[in-house]
Amino acid sequence: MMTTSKRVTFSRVFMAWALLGVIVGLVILLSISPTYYAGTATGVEQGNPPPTPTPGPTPIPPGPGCRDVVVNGNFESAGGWITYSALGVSVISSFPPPSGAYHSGRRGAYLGDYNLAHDFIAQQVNIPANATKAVLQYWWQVETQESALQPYDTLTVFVDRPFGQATEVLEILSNQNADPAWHVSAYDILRYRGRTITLRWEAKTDANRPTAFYVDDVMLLLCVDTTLRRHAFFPWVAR
Ligand SMILES: [Ca+2]
Ligand SMILES: [Ca+2]
Repeated sequence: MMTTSKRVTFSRVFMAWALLGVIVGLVILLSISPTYYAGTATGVEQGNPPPTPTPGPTPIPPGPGCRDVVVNGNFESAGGWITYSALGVSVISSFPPPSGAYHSGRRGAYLGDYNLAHDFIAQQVNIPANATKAVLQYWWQVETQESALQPYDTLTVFVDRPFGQATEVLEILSNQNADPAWHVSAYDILRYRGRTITLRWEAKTDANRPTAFYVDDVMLLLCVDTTLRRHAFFPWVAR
Protein backbone atom coordinates (compact mmCIF):
# COMPACT_ATOMS: atom_id res chain seq x y z
CA MET A 1 0.00 0.00 0.00
CA MET A 2 1.43 3.42 -1.01
CA THR A 3 1.94 5.95 1.77
CA THR A 4 1.11 9.66 1.41
CA SER A 5 4.83 10.68 1.11
CA LYS A 6 5.38 8.05 -1.57
CA ARG A 7 2.30 9.29 -3.51
CA VAL A 8 3.70 12.88 -3.38
CA THR A 9 7.13 11.67 -4.61
CA PHE A 10 5.53 9.62 -7.42
CA SER A 11 3.39 12.60 -8.45
CA ARG A 12 6.47 14.90 -8.59
CA VAL A 13 8.46 12.35 -10.64
CA PHE A 14 5.52 11.92 -13.05
CA MET A 15 5.17 15.70 -13.50
CA ALA A 16 8.94 16.09 -14.08
CA TRP A 17 8.87 13.41 -16.82
CA ALA A 18 5.74 14.98 -18.37
CA LEU A 19 7.41 18.43 -18.39
CA LEU A 20 10.55 16.93 -19.96
CA GLY A 21 8.38 15.29 -22.63
CA VAL A 22 6.73 18.61 -23.48
CA ILE A 23 10.13 20.37 -23.75
CA VAL A 24 11.57 17.64 -26.01
CA GLY A 25 8.44 17.81 -28.18
CA LEU A 26 8.76 21.59 -28.54
CA VAL A 27 12.47 21.36 -29.46
CA ILE A 28 11.71 18.79 -32.20
CA LEU A 29 8.83 20.88 -33.55
CA LEU A 30 10.93 24.08 -33.67
CA SER A 31 13.83 22.30 -35.40
CA ILE A 32 11.53 21.01 -38.18
CA SER A 33 9.21 23.96 -38.76
CA PRO A 34 11.74 26.52 -40.19
CA THR A 35 12.65 24.10 -43.01
CA TYR A 36 9.04 23.42 -43.73
CA TYR A 37 8.04 27.07 -43.80
CA ALA A 38 11.11 28.08 -45.82
CA GLY A 39 10.07 25.56 -48.47
CA THR A 40 6.44 26.60 -48.61
CA ALA A 41 7.09 30.35 -48.40
CA THR A 42 9.20 30.40 -51.58
CA GLY A 43 7.03 27.88 -53.38
CA VAL A 44 10.10 25.71 -53.97
CA GLU A 45 9.64 22.03 -53.22
CA GLN A 46 12.40 20.17 -51.46
CA GLY A 47 14.86 18.60 -53.94
CA ASN A 48 13.77 20.70 -56.95
CA PRO A 49 15.92 23.60 -58.23
CA PRO A 50 14.26 27.03 -58.55
CA PRO A 51 12.75 27.69 -62.01
CA THR A 52 15.08 29.32 -64.54
CA PRO A 53 13.81 32.78 -65.57
CA THR A 54 12.60 32.92 -69.17
CA PRO A 55 14.79 35.31 -71.19
CA GLY A 56 12.89 38.40 -72.26
CA PRO A 57 13.55 41.80 -73.72
CA THR A 58 15.49 44.33 -71.69
CA PRO A 59 12.81 46.45 -70.04
CA ILE A 60 12.81 49.86 -71.70
CA PRO A 61 10.10 52.03 -70.21
CA PRO A 62 8.38 53.89 -73.09
CA GLY A 63 7.29 56.83 -70.92
CA PRO A 64 6.02 60.21 -72.10
CA GLY A 65 8.17 61.94 -74.69
CA CYS A 66 9.83 58.64 -75.68
CA ARG A 67 9.73 56.80 -79.01
CA ASP A 68 11.62 54.27 -81.10
CA VAL A 69 13.26 56.12 -84.01
CA VAL A 70 14.62 53.16 -86.00
CA VAL A 71 12.80 52.76 -89.33
CA ASN A 72 11.83 49.15 -90.11
CA GLY A 73 13.71 47.86 -87.06
CA ASN A 74 11.87 44.52 -87.31
CA PHE A 75 12.86 44.13 -91.01
CA GLU A 76 9.29 43.16 -91.90
CA SER A 77 8.75 45.95 -94.44
CA ALA A 78 10.87 47.73 -97.02
CA GLY A 79 13.07 50.74 -96.38
CA GLY A 80 15.01 52.23 -93.53
CA TRP A 81 18.25 50.33 -94.06
CA ILE A 82 21.38 50.84 -96.15
CA THR A 83 22.60 47.33 -96.98
CA TYR A 84 25.70 45.85 -98.57
CA SER A 85 26.81 42.32 -99.44
CA ALA A 86 30.05 41.39 -101.20
CA LEU A 87 28.13 38.38 -102.53
CA GLY A 88 25.52 40.69 -104.07
CA VAL A 89 22.59 39.10 -102.27
CA SER A 90 19.89 40.66 -100.08
CA VAL A 91 20.93 40.68 -96.43
CA ILE A 92 17.35 41.30 -95.28
CA SER A 93 16.00 37.81 -95.57
CA SER A 94 13.48 35.18 -94.53
CA PHE A 95 16.19 32.48 -94.46
CA PRO A 96 15.51 30.80 -91.12
CA PRO A 97 17.99 31.15 -88.24
CA PRO A 98 19.01 28.02 -86.28
CA SER A 99 16.34 28.70 -83.64
CA GLY A 100 13.76 28.15 -86.41
CA ALA A 101 12.21 31.63 -86.48
CA TYR A 102 13.08 35.30 -86.43
CA HIS A 103 12.65 37.20 -83.18
CA SER A 104 9.67 38.96 -84.75
CA GLY A 105 7.68 38.15 -87.86
CA ARG A 106 9.25 36.35 -90.81
CA ARG A 107 12.29 38.43 -91.69
CA GLY A 108 15.50 39.79 -90.22
CA ALA A 109 19.06 40.69 -91.20
CA TYR A 110 21.04 37.63 -92.34
CA LEU A 111 24.76 38.48 -92.59
CA GLY A 112 27.75 36.36 -93.53
CA ASP A 113 27.33 32.59 -93.90
CA TYR A 114 29.93 32.43 -96.69
CA ASN A 115 33.72 32.57 -96.75
CA LEU A 116 35.50 35.94 -97.06
CA ALA A 117 32.19 37.65 -96.37
CA HIS A 118 31.73 41.40 -96.07
CA ASP A 119 28.09 42.30 -95.38
CA PHE A 120 26.48 45.12 -93.45
CA ILE A 121 23.26 46.86 -92.57
CA ALA A 122 23.32 50.52 -91.51
CA GLN A 123 20.88 53.26 -90.60
CA GLN A 124 21.41 56.94 -89.91
CA VAL A 125 19.72 58.40 -86.83
CA ASN A 126 19.63 61.81 -85.24
CA ILE A 127 19.85 62.15 -81.48
CA PRO A 128 18.46 65.58 -80.62
CA ALA A 129 20.24 67.95 -78.26
CA ASN A 130 17.36 67.78 -75.79
CA ALA A 131 17.48 63.96 -75.53
CA THR A 132 17.34 62.64 -71.99
CA LYS A 133 17.58 58.96 -72.90
CA ALA A 134 19.03 57.12 -75.91
CA VAL A 135 19.19 53.33 -75.64
CA LEU A 136 20.09 51.12 -78.60
CA GLN A 137 18.76 47.58 -78.34
CA TYR A 138 18.94 44.69 -80.80
CA TRP A 139 18.47 40.92 -80.83
CA TRP A 140 21.05 38.59 -82.38
CA GLN A 141 21.80 34.94 -83.06
CA VAL A 142 25.02 33.29 -84.34
CA GLU A 143 25.48 30.00 -86.20
CA THR A 144 28.92 28.72 -87.15
CA GLN A 145 30.94 25.88 -88.64
CA GLU A 146 34.03 27.18 -86.81
CA SER A 147 35.49 25.88 -83.58
CA ALA A 148 35.20 28.15 -80.56
CA LEU A 149 38.99 28.47 -80.15
CA GLN A 150 39.34 31.95 -81.70
CA PRO A 151 37.03 34.70 -83.01
CA TYR A 152 37.67 33.88 -86.67
CA ASP A 153 34.45 35.46 -88.03
CA THR A 154 32.94 38.60 -86.53
CA LEU A 155 29.90 40.87 -86.43
CA THR A 156 30.97 44.33 -85.28
CA VAL A 157 28.45 46.96 -84.20
CA PHE A 158 29.74 50.46 -85.04
CA VAL A 159 28.64 53.99 -84.34
CA ASP A 160 29.88 55.98 -87.34
CA ARG A 161 30.20 59.75 -87.04
CA PRO A 162 30.38 62.12 -89.99
CA PHE A 163 33.26 64.33 -91.09
CA GLY A 164 36.00 61.78 -90.42
CA GLN A 165 35.47 61.63 -86.67
CA ALA A 166 36.44 58.38 -84.97
CA THR A 167 34.10 55.44 -85.24
CA GLU A 168 33.14 53.74 -82.01
CA VAL A 169 32.77 49.97 -81.63
CA LEU A 170 29.83 49.08 -79.39
CA GLU A 171 30.11 45.30 -79.56
CA ILE A 172 31.98 42.50 -81.36
CA LEU A 173 30.18 39.18 -81.71
CA SER A 174 31.92 36.17 -83.26
CA ASN A 175 31.75 32.44 -83.92
CA GLN A 176 32.46 32.11 -80.18
CA ASN A 177 28.92 33.43 -79.52
CA ALA A 178 27.26 30.64 -81.56
CA ASP A 179 24.01 29.51 -79.96
CA PRO A 180 20.68 28.52 -81.56
CA ALA A 181 18.75 31.08 -79.50
CA TRP A 182 18.06 34.81 -79.57
CA HIS A 183 20.13 37.08 -77.34
CA VAL A 184 19.68 40.79 -76.69
CA SER A 185 22.22 43.60 -76.39
CA ALA A 186 21.48 47.12 -75.16
CA TYR A 187 23.74 50.19 -75.05
CA ASP A 188 23.29 53.70 -73.71
CA ILE A 189 24.37 56.10 -76.49
CA LEU A 190 23.07 59.33 -74.99
CA ARG A 191 26.62 60.74 -75.29
CA TYR A 192 25.82 61.32 -79.00
CA ARG A 193 23.05 63.82 -78.28
CA GLY A 194 23.03 66.75 -80.65
CA ARG A 195 24.61 64.58 -83.38
CA THR A 196 23.62 62.57 -86.42
CA ILE A 197 25.23 59.13 -86.35
CA THR A 198 25.07 55.95 -88.41
CA LEU A 199 24.55 52.62 -86.67
CA ARG A 200 26.19 49.76 -88.57
CA TRP A 201 26.27 45.98 -88.11
CA GLU A 202 29.16 44.61 -90.20
CA ALA A 203 29.92 40.91 -90.72
CA LYS A 204 33.34 39.67 -91.86
CA THR A 205 34.42 36.05 -92.19
CA ASP A 206 37.76 34.43 -92.95
CA ALA A 207 38.59 31.97 -95.77
CA ASN A 208 37.03 28.81 -94.40
CA ARG A 209 34.22 27.42 -92.22
CA PRO A 210 31.63 30.23 -92.46
CA THR A 211 29.60 31.88 -89.70
CA ALA A 212 26.09 33.36 -90.04
CA PHE A 213 24.93 36.35 -88.01
CA TYR A 214 21.20 37.11 -87.64
CA VAL A 215 19.88 40.46 -86.29
CA ASP A 216 16.26 41.40 -85.58
CA ASP A 217 14.16 43.98 -83.72
CA VAL A 218 16.62 46.87 -83.68
CA MET A 219 15.30 49.72 -81.53
CA LEU A 220 16.68 53.11 -80.58
CA LEU A 221 14.54 54.45 -77.78
CA LEU A 222 14.82 58.24 -77.55
CA CYS A 223 13.29 60.33 -74.80
CA VAL A 224 13.39 64.11 -75.09
CA ASP A 225 12.91 66.97 -72.64
CA THR A 226 10.33 69.11 -74.43
CA THR A 227 10.71 71.95 -71.91
CA LEU A 228 14.41 72.20 -72.77
CA ARG A 229 13.58 72.61 -76.47
CA ARG A 230 11.03 75.35 -75.69
CA HIS A 231 13.64 77.15 -73.61
CA ALA A 232 16.16 76.82 -76.43
CA PHE A 233 13.80 78.64 -78.79
CA PHE A 234 12.33 81.01 -76.22
CA PRO A 235 15.07 81.50 -73.62
CA TRP A 236 13.06 84.07 -71.67
CA VAL A 237 10.55 81.32 -70.72
CA ALA A 238 13.20 79.76 -68.49
CA ARG A 239 13.68 82.92 -66.48
CA1 LIG B 1 11.63 40.46 -87.84
CA1 LIG C 1 35.36 31.25 -90.88
